[in-house]
Amino acid sequence: MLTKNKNVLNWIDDITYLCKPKNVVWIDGSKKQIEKICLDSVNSGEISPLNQETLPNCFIHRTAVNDVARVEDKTFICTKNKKDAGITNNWWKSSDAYKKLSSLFNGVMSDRTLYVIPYLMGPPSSPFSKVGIEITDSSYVVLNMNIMTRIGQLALDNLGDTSNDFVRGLHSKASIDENNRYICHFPEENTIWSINSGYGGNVLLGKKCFALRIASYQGKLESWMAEHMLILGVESPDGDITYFAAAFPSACGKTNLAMLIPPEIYKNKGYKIWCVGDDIAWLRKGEDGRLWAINPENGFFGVAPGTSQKSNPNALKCTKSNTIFTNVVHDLDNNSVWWEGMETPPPTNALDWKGNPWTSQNLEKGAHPNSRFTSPAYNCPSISKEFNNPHGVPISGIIFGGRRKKLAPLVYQSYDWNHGVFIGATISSETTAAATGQTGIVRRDPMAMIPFCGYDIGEYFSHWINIGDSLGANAPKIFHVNWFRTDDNGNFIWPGFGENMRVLLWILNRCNNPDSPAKKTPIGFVPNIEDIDISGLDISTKGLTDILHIDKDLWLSEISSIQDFFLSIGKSLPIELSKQLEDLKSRLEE
Ligand code: GTP
Ligand code: SPV
Ligand code: MN
Repeated sequence: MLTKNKNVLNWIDDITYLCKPKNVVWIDGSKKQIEKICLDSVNSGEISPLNQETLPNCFIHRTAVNDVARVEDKTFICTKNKKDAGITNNWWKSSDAYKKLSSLFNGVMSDRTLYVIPYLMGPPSSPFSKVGIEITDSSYVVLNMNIMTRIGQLALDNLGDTSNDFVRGLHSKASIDENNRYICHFPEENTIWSINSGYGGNVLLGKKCFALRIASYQGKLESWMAEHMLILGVESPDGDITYFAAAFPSACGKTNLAMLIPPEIYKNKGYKIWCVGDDIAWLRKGEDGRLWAINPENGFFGVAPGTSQKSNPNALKCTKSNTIFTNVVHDLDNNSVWWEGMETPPPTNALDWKGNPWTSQNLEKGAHPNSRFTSPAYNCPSISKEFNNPHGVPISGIIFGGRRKKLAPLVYQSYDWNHGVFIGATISSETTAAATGQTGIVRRDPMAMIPFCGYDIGEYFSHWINIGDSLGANAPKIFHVNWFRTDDNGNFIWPGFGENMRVLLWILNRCNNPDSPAKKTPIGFVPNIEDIDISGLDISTKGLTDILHIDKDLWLSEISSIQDFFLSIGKSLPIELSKQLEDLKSRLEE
């Protein structure tokens, strides 16, 4: 027992009574205890140690074949009244959900250890930070939570002896039965119950479940924001650092942008990028009236495939120690890992993500497209000096993005905050392997939060508008980017990755100097061709012209799709956004 807090102890008693575990282990966060759990997990076959000379303290894990991504169709927002979940969430009446899940959790841990993981989201002693406690029967979850969050005694110390302000998370892998897999959120009770999965986003309850679904609801009540955003700082040659937050849907480039290394020409001029976070941002108005942000997490749960020395050398460096790999290729000769998109040749003696013998001759991919690495933030060579700052960093610009073959130009800027909210609210993007279901389908993904907003989406939009009102002239500038425009052969036109620096610099100039060059178009401010430096790049002026072009007919057809989306939201859609749609329409028809 690491606390005297009765709210915590009573809840643990209740859950222990329900799950009937063989024994209970409190996670104190000590190195010694984690080492022991690591050893036990190796002995039970849950994880396997990799080559401890080349990959010290690294392990590989495989999830069940039916359990490799977030399950949006099994994810519920459970409230008393349906309207509080809104049209974008699966709703389940909370009393019914508790009843069903209680029967599934009843006795589920009878032959297992129940781990109690106290954890802190955000830096210690920060006005942003919040405490969660996750109960789980998975040692893999314990080891991942140890990397992704700040666990143990420090979390309970931050909570104190009397507070009831903590999120109660309950997880059991049960029998990984797909048909009884449920990821249930009870925002009205600060509670999350997850059963029959062992995959990251479904079971590391501090991440999407708390830090976005529950926290977005808390943010609405307490006047702050929980967003699916990376945070980065651009250091200029004069040493000034300007911070941005960027929301892209899952597997659309947040980790890559957050860890960007500027191309040589900019590095030589003295530009640097600092990573504060790669997935989640908590934002609130600071005492100076500006918007400030922290990263509530303490590690990265990054997409492995495509991560290479060329695309994202900082992420690759993150994975060289203290890392857990999930569903990648196991190179047996070197006792190392491999995935598609690595520069090194595929191993010849290896197991694929399912654990079957595999070579590159095989038609199927060796690593699952949503295979991941879990690495501590301190491993990142470009981690920001402000990473642990309890006050966070001041945000000058917000960048929305999506994966669109056509339509959205490389970059554009909104006219003002409310127009920016409209741009965020109408993001559409192709689905990816981060969630189960078909990939490549274009869907609306407002603020990249469609799977993560814990309440009515119309009210969420209103919350954004209210935050802008309260920030007034201090509100960050809002942008939209699209790295994923393709040519007639389906190839990406923009080189992306490190070269996205060239787009960031236009954004930086627009934030720091309102007179910096841009062209006014019906959809917002777009760079002139000469405003984006393409020297040394394998892209023609025509290519750049194409990806900056606004196709009015395409945009007019987008209008009708936005209209349908807005109509589906119903009464809670703020009037400001209907007005933005009307204004866009008339600008396009002019
Ligand atoms: P989540 O962790 O699921 O939230 O994903 P994320 O948004 O952090 O995406 P990530 O940076 O891991 O990138 C996902 C995929 O997009 C990877 O396969 C990358 O290689 C690819 N990608 C990222 N940035 C770019 C880019 O600038 N251009 C192109 N063409 N692909 C990119
Ligand atoms: C995402 O899907 O957006 C992720 C991975 O960042 S997960 O933690 O599984 O949600
Ligand atoms: Mn994500």
